[in-house]
Amino acid sequence: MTLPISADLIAERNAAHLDALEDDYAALGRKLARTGIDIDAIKAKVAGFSVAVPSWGAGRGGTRFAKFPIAGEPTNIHEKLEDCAVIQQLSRVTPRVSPHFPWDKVSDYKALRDEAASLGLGFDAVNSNTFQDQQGQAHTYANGSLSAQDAATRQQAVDHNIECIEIGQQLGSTDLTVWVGDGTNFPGQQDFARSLDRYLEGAAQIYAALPDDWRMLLEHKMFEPAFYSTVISDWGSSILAAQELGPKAKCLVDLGHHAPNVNIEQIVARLHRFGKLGGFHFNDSKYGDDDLDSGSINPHQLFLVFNELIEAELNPRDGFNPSYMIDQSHNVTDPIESMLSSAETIAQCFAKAQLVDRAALHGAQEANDTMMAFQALRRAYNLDVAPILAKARMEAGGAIDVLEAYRLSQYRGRKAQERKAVGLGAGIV
Ligand code: AFD
Ligand code: MN
Ligand code: MN
Repeated sequence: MTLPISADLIAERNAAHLDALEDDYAALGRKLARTGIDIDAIKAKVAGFSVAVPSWGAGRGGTRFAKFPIAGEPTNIHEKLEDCAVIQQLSRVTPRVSPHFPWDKVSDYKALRDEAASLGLGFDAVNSNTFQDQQGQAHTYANGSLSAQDAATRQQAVDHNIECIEIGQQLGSTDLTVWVGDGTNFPGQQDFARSLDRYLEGAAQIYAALPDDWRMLLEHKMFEPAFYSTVISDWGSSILAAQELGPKAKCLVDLGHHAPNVNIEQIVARLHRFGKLGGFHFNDSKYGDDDLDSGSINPHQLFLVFNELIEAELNPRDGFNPSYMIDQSHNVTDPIESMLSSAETIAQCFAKAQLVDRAALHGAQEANDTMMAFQALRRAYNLDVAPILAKARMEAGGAIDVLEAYRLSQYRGRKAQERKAVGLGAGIV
């Protein structure tokens, strides 16, 4: 395996931070021990946690107004994999990459899988793209894809999704994530019921092509690119579609795809209750689908989401296997730095949720002791779990201070010399 960052640099920086880390870890360990929690057991759970990164997140994102590329940005899947390998090498929490097609198309997927493995990476869910036209494409998606009026357009969208499954099989994926931009901008533009019928018919054809051990993750989104109505707009539409399609269809919750202030943690509990919780796209938002860095605006919500996930795991009903992925648009930062920071925030919320005194929480709930139920969550949320994460990371070969190691490596500067420049332009990715 040839990893992009010098192992000597990581070791040297870790040595410089080790005494302080051991000190902080021991202090936190004593504090947790007073409430009967074994810090090493929590560290082991953190070491087993992972979240995928999106191939498209390795590039600078954009808005519909502009995109501002940075020097050394990746321009193809090979370069994106290399950047994702940096994130994994330093953080040890992002071992899988979620590819998007046709953006990440290559001629030899077996070779791509080997290339990823040589960088310490595997592949996560494959994502289809029927929200954008490609060069030479026979039918436009301007009026929708799976829900389009035109049968040939719908067939093209179905075929593309089936092709994504075939590619994913070669890459070792077992999930297909389907997000469509289908919807309308004007009242009256389409019949709500009939457009959903068409979507369901096309989705059923994709579902029928799923291998036995695969899942189809339906990603809902309230608005954008359609601004009046969206075909799979909310978790209600998503779960209805997933129930109609069958047991391999699950719902994927992108944190940014809801109306402001929606109680997303409750949606998590609802989807799990009906066996339809398929996965997450982590990001944060203040106004809409802002795709800001995870936990940068509302880390408490992220903690509450993980609290529900742990409750779900303790009470798995029909199973518990949600897939976790970062889905952010990095418009003003180095994408590697944003994903390093986000992966840490996501793992922190996971760790804090592990520290909730479940017996105290459930006892308070049963006694209708509202304040103590809330305090059970509050106590865990207020803990600084950074030493647990840093120690788990270091033991797995990662960096104690990921951003410091990344900056000292001068990776981006080196890539700026090697890689061709990305063109200007607008575009949400
Ligand atoms: C969209 C969705 C979805 C999709 C991505 C494409 O969040 O996950 O694959 O952006 O860039 O808003
Ligand atoms: Mn998403
Ligand atoms: Mn989105």
